[in-house]
Formats: sequence, C-alpha cells, structure tokens
Amino acid sequence: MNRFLAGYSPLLLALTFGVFTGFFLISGVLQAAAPVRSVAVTMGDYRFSPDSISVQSGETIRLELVNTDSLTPHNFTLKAEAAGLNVDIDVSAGGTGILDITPLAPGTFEFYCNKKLPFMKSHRHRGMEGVLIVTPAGPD
Ligand SMILES: [Cu+2]
Repeated sequence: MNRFLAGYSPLLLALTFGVFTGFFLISGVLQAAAPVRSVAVTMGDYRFSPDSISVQSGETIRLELVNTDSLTPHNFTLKAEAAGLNVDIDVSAGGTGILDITPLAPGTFEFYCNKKLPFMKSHRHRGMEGVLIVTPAGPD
C-alpha cells in the first residue's frame, strides 16, 4: 500500500466527510429557509385580480386571498387533478385566506369562485374566474 495514502487518508477522509457534511447541512438549511413566493389575489366585484397566475411545475406558491367586498363572501376553487390540485376555500366578506399550492404538472388550469345565490347568476358566470398557468420545471 502507498505509505503516503496510508498515513494521510484518515485525515483526508475526515476532511472530505466534514466538507460534504457541511455542504449538505448548509444546503438543507438553505432549502428549508427558501422563501415561498407569495401572490396576493384580491377577490371583489366578481373578479379575481390578478386573474392569471404563473407558476413553475413543482414550485410552491402562497396565495394570499383578500376579499375586498364588505358584504359578499367569495371562494377560490381549483380542481386540477392532472396537477395534483384540489382546492376549495371560502373567504368571507372582508376576510383573508392563505393557501399554499404546489402544482405537479404543466398545463393551464381554471380557477373560479363557486358562490351563487338562488335565482342569480353564479359568481363565475359574472366573470369571477381565472387561470393558473403551470410552466414546465426548469433545469436546476
Ligand atoms: Cu365570488
């Protein structure tokens, strides 16, 4: 066996191990601390604003829903089985809601408000709908 390696390999191993352990610890911490991108979505006057939200496949975004109407409750419904999403959340008049979503497949998926008073047009029918555009995950 090579004497040099025999003498130094434990040190090298320890250093290598230490460097890699440090790297993984740091990358783990960085990943855990990575901020989730927030998108503020207002709901009012039978509209979502914005009514188009873009996200990368596999990315988690936080939707901060704000109902700006003082009397009318709204809702955020997003049924996108293909992307692993099944969302149905009510937001009371003047209220807020927080929703983290992670779409798992690219595509364009409609979201809408499912509220409807008897004998009235549904909120969706009045224009309360939008699209979630999920783009393919980039290389990283
Ligand atoms: Cu509504």
